Amino acid sequence: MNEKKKTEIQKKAQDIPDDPKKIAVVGLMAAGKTSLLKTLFRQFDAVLNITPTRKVERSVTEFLHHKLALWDFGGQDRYTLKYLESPDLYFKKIAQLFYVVDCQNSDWIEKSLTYFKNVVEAVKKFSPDANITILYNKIDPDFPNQDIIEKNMSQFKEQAHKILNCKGFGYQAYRTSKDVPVWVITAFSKSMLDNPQIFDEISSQLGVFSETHDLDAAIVFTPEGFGLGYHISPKFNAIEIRDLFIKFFTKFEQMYNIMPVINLQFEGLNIYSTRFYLDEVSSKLPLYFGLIYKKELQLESISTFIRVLKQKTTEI
Ligand SMILES: Nc1nc2c(ncn2[C@@H]2O[C@H](COP(=O)(O)OP(=O)(O)OP(=O)(O)O)[C@@H](O)[C@H]2O)c(=O)[nH]1
Ligand SMILES: [Mg+2]
Repeated sequence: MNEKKKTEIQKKAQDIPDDPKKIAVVGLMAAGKTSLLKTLFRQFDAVLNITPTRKVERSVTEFLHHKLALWDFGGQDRYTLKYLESPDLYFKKIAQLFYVVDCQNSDWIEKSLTYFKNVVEAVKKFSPDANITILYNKIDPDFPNQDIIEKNMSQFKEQAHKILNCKGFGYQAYRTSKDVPVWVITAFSKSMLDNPQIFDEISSQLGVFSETHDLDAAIVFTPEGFGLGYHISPKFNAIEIRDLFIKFFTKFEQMYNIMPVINLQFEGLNIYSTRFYLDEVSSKLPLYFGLIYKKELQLESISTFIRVLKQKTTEI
């Protein structure tokens, strides 16, 4: 790498203060990193027209109290070699590493483990306090040979556990697929929460509320794309879940800026969404409570439930 280029990258790395938190999404080529990020940010059209990432694509977003700098590391060999050649430039000041594994590609599990080991070593050296999450990706619910997925996943898991243990890192791990947005939201959001259990607690409260009111789905989410919990009726399969959420979020994106409460029919769905604030006093940190339902909604019970949610979300 020439000196000018190196100085340029160094400058970019230095530009990142502790806040925003640097989030690195790393993995081999075609593991599905960019698709996961587009799914998280509800850019469903972009998921359909994905192209390989050139070098590192940086963007900024927010999750609750934190500004985030997202680094989507292109995974083609020519880039991965470059990152490992100058690890100080790429792996410095990482707050959260997401390592993405393509669980459908049996031929690349070993190769991915080698890259993972090198990345973990670089992170240990340049970001020793980083949190690490492994995303076992492409676990499509309709993939015909689930045994292959399970085999690849356990092969990776066994070695990855040893690699992380040996470096003294704890970690989280999630199953993901671009076809199931709520899995993607869960994986990214829980990894970023100081108290990930709160996500499960809110999900369980949403479950009780949904069952009592015969709702198809209920979710608490941020305008940026993260979530704080969800429940979906078990009668839906993954593809139906994806379609429900694409419709829901499409309408939400069109309307949330003009209307704090959305309650209408859209493409055969009844949807409802309302805003409340995590920081009620100063009306900061907006959160949305979204519902998909068939029968009539009892608005009264919603306002009671929002009080419960407000209470719970203050524990975040
Ligand atoms: N079946 C399936 N395919 C996926 C999934 N996620 C991504 N893909 C496909 O995998 C290919 C690569 O996806 P990308 O998101 O570009 O992968 P990437 O890891 O960003 O690749 P690079 O930018 O080259 O490092 C595309 O054809 C996607 O449609 C998934 O969950 N399931
Ligand atoms: Mg990419």
